[in-house]
Amino acid sequence: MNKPSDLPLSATVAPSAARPMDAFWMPFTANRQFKKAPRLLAKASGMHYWDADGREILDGVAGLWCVNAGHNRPKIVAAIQAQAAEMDYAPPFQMGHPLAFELAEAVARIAPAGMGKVFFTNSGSESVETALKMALAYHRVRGEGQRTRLIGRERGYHGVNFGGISVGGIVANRKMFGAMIAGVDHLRHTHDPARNAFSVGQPAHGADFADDLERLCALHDPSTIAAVIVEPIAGSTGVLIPPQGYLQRLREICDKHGILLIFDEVITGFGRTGQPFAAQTFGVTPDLMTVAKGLTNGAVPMGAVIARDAIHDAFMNGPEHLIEFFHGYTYSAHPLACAAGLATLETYADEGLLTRAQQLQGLMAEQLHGLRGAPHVIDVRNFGLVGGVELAPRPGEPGKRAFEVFLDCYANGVLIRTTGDTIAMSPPLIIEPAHIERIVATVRAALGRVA
Ligand code: PXG
Ligand code: PLP
Repeated sequence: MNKPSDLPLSATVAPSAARPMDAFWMPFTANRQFKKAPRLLAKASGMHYWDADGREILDGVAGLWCVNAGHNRPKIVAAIQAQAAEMDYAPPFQMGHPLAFELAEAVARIAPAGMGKVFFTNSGSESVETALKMALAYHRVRGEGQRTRLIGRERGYHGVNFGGISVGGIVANRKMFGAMIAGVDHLRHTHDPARNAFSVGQPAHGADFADDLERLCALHDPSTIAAVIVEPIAGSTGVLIPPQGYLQRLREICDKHGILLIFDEVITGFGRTGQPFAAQTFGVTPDLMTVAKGLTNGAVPMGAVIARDAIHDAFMNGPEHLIEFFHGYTYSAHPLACAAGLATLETYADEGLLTRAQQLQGLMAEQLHGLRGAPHVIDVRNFGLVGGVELAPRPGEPGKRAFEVFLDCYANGVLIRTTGDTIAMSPPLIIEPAHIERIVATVRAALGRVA
C-alpha cells in the first residue's frame, strides 16, 4: 500500500465541504473569519507547502519561525518513524532513556561556553515558565530567597502561560487575564523609529534604553530582583533588533546587581541570526536561555532551558537522594522529540545551516530595504534571516492593512506572517537567493494592490 505521502493530494485530503469545522477552537486565530474562508495546508517539503487543492506555497516564515532546516527533511522523518516503532514513551521522572542524554550533550556542544546544562520542556512557553522558576529557585538555594521580582520588557513575547504573559509586554495577550503574577515590572521597549527607521542590521541609537534597568533597580532595590528576561531580537511584536551595545549594557547592569539575565531564544535560536544562538552572534552570554521551535525543526513539540553550569551546580548540594529541582513535565525529553532533535542537529551540521544566515543576510538586507518607498512602508528592519516591514496602519483599523497583504501574498503562493501592521519574514535557513527575491517581489506586488 502507498504511504500517505505517495498518494495524490486529492486522496489524502477530503474536500472541505465534507469536513465540519465547528469543534476546533483555533489558537490565535479569528475563528469565525477563518472558518468562512479556510486556509488549509496539506503537505510540505523543503521550502514549500501545498494547500488542500494542491497549490504550491513558498514558505517565507519557516512554518512559525521553527522549520529552520526546511520541511520533511529525510533524516528527521526517518528518525521519528524509527523511534515511534522502537519505544513510544519513557517516564522522565526517576527514569531516563539514552536519546535524552545524547540530545542534551549535542545541544550543550553548540551552546555558548559555560552553558552546559539542558532541561527539556515541550514548548517555548513551558521553557519560559521553567526558566523563571529556575531563576527564583537558584537565588533561594543560595540563600537569597528575597530575590522574587521578575523583570520583562514592553513588547516582549514569552509565550502564553501565566509567567510568560506576566513578564511579557503585549497588551492583547494580557488584558483579558486579570492581574497575573505579582512582583513583575517591565523595561521600556527599544523601538525608536524616530531615530532608527530603516536601519540596516542593528540600529545605532538606543544602548541607553538598557539604563531603564537601573531605574527599576533604584525603585525596587536590586536585592529584590531575581531575573531579567528579554528576547535578543523580539519577533512576535514586529521584529525589533537590539540597538548596538544594548544587550552588553543589560549584561553589565545585571552583573553589577547579581541579577540573572535570561535570553528568550525561542525564535533566535538554531541559526536564525548566523550563529547557533543570538547570544553568540551578539557576543553576550546570558545565565539562562530558553529555546524551542528549531530544536526539533518543528517536527515534534519540544523546548529546553539551557543553563550556565554554575546555576545547575548551585542546586546540587543537598543530600543525594533528594530531588534538587521540583519541576518537570510528563513529556520532558519525550523519545520522539529527542529523536527528532538529534536528527535536526545532524541535518543542521551536515548542511552548515546554523551559520548559513551569514551568507544570505546581505541579499536579505538588500532585498528587504528595496521595499523602502513602496506604498505604506514606514520602516524596514532586518538581521540575519529575519525581516520586518512595518506599514502605516489604516486609520481606525490597526493590523488590517498588513493582514490584507498577508492574504494577497498567500493567494499568490507565498506565506508570510503579520503582527499588527508589521510583516515578518523568517524563512527556512535552506532558502536560496531566488526564493528571497520571490518573497520580496510578492510582498511588493501585494503592497501595490492593498488600499
Ligand atoms: N518566547 C518567544 C520569544 C517566542 O517567540 C514563545 C516564547 C512561546 O513558544 P511556544 O512554543 O509556546 O509558542 C515564542 C513563540 C509570531 C509567533 O507570529 C511567534 C511565536 C508563537 C506564535 C506566533 O510571531 N513565538
Ligand atoms: N494535571 C494533572 C491532573 C496531572 O496529573 C498532570 C500530570 O501528571 C498535569 C496536569 C501536568 O501535565 P504535564 O506533565 O503533561 O504538563
